[in-house]
Amino acid sequence: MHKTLIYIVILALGLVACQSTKSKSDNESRQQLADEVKSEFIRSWEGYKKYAWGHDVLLPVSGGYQDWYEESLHISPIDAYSTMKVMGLEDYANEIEKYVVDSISWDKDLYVKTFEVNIRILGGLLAMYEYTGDQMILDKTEDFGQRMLKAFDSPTGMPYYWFNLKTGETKGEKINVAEAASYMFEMGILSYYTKNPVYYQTAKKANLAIWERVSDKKLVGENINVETGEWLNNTSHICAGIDSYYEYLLKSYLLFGDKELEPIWRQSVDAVNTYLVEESDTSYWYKRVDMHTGKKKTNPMYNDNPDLIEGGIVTLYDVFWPAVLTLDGDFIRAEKNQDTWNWLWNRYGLEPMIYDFDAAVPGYPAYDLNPEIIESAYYLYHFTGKEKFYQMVDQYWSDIKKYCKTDIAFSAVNDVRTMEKKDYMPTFFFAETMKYLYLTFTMHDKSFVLDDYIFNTEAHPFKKSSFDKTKAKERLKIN
Ligand code: DMJ
Repeated sequence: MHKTLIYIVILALGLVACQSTKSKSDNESRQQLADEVKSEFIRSWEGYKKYAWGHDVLLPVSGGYQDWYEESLHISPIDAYSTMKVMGLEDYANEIEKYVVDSISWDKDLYVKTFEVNIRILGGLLAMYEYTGDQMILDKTEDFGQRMLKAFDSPTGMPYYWFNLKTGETKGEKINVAEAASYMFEMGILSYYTKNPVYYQTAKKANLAIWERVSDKKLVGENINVETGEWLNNTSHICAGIDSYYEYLLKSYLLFGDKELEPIWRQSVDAVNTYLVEESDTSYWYKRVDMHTGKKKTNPMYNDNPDLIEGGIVTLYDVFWPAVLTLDGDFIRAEKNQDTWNWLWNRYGLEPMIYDFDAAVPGYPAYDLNPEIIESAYYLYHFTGKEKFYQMVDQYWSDIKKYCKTDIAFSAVNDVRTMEKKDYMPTFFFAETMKYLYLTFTMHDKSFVLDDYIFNTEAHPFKKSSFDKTKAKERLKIN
């Protein structure tokens, strides 16, 4: 009996020692991956500085650059900044802070896309202020926010697609739901920092304009006219074109505690899960349905390709959804949807931008270095602790290195069936893709704990503790 006890104790000690060596070596290999992501970020950033400094985008194959409009808006540095802070790259980050304060003026006679500049420029600048507390950065941010307000000057309160930074003129009355109502998060933060409720109130009005027009089934359509408030089509989905509308209902509620948003989010997510899910033994997709009937769309998606039926079309942007579900505590649906997207990634080695899950063929085969599948695996790994999600991210990084790495940085791919490179590196590669990879590989060291932050849709992080709910009520004028 005595001997048996000693034997058990020795065995247990052996197991503990073995476990701790294993987790030590696990942590070492994770750290190596994190270091690798960081050094690839630095290499790509140096590539941007060498070939594209001062411009919006680096062309990572030819070593050229591109601007979104006639003049640069410096989107790459603004988007890259918060990833530098997360990675502890202080010198690079300081350089961008200085650049923003000394060299950037928003007084440009340029029409810019309201949605895109909100998530990248306003979101990026707000994160810069969140990190620095520097009043000069807040001034630059508020100057941008003031100009953006003009975009919302429509009969419904939803913004025009374009606004002119200098003159405040607007154009483009036809927009999609994501472009109409994904502003509460950034504009709420701006209201909080400046103690001026006008930003949040303006953004919320646009959201309520959509909510007033949902169908009896509580579903939205895809496109809407901001002047008449009429739906331009009746397709409901969670793909690009609607995605961040849902994301910001939940995230704005979580960050500011505006109780009016909670039932809107709850009824919306319930409707999506009721009507859009198409489940089989091996897959869990979110399809496209008619907003009034909740029935799968049966018309061709494109006039020139009658074989692709709209109902079964998904886009790689949709895989932001498992992260949002996870944040809402719905791990079961999140895991099933993530597993399905993971299957698609592994079928090609990268994921196609558009995929028809009925015909099982890509609708548009490019991969633009998008982050969503990594983002969702990161959330699921954090919240469930299941190792398989870590393994997914490991795999995605290894495939990105294999197929997208160039001598200068990383490139998008024209076709995931041939892996032919495309001479373009979107700014969200700096902001999102590299950040979510790094955060997954450093999760063990607890230097950045997801529970403490909420990200905007461009992965700019905001500390929950920076936003006091009582103060938010006052500063955002929440009832
Ligand atoms: C990003 O610019 C944002 O996440 C946006 O909401 C949609 N997705 C792209 C990256 O894929």
